[in-house]
Amino acid sequence: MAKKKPLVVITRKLPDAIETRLMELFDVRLNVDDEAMDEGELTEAVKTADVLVPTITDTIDAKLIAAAGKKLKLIANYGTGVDHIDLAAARDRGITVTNTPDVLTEDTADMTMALILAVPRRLVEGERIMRSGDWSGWSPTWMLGHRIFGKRLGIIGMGRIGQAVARRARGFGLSIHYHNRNKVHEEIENELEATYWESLDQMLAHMDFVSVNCPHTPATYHLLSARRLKLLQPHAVIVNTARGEVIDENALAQVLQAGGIAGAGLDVFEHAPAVNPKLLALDNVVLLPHMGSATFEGRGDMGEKVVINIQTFVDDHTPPDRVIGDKF
Ligand code: 8YV
Repeated sequence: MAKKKPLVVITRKLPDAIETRLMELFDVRLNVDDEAMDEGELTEAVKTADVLVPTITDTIDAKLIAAAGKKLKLIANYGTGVDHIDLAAARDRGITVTNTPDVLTEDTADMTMALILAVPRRLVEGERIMRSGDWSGWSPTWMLGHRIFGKRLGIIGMGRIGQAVARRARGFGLSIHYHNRNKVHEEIENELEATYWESLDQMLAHMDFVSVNCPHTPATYHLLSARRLKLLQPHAVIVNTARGEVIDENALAQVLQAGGIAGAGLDVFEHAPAVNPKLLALDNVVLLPHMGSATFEGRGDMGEKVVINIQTFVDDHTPPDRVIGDKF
């Protein structure tokens, strides 16, 4: 007799090709409206599913995991960051968690570089002026920004994305500095001519640009605290394409307002989708709606990873992108 197909519940609309493939392989419940599920809908999903495919917009906390049915054995996250999932609670319940690393590295690094360029060179301010019809013509002293070439970039978190940012930044003439839990391999340090700063405080005080590229964990929550933000130089620019929670957003808004730093480029927010209103009022801040990995190619590749992680799990093999899971 044919094996019963597992029920896979997908919490958001995924690319068409991915949904089609998932439907070929499994019994699938889609979210065609693409409205983020509320707590009640998520509870219903974990009660009935064999596999849950959530995204960053779903909070998979201990309460939700406690409500899960016996059948739920895999959470195949559509995304790399798993800070919205209570991993300890999942582990306790014997639930495997997978993610989608690597395939969004280059896209996220592109977006980081775009922000590193956009803030000091005032790209968005210039664009706004063009659209307002207020441009009266060129002037030697108008709309001046700051040079990128020859400056120092401090990368917080020298993992895959941090390194991809460093490679791009070198092409723009930036010198690479980084703070990480551990020094990266000597070969990578040499390739990037990167300087390791064991002390984040020290690094911050010496940088022109700072890019946040570390995951959000209990150890990195508000890593850029009010105290640390004050260590930055007044001409410094911060870029964050990782997670909003790594920066104390309120403190950042205050430091920006007070001229303690020159600007910020933010793709992520501490209380997304809410944005601190103080940030909205500032011209020297570029705000993006978490677009770092938003390419057709990347979102397709993320979906492929979800398919492969589920299929290997169902076939009793180790899913390639296992974050936790003791079954194997
Ligand atoms: C995704 C991200 O868009 O993968 C991640 O961790 O931050 C993204 O760029 C999002 O997480 C999808 O769930």
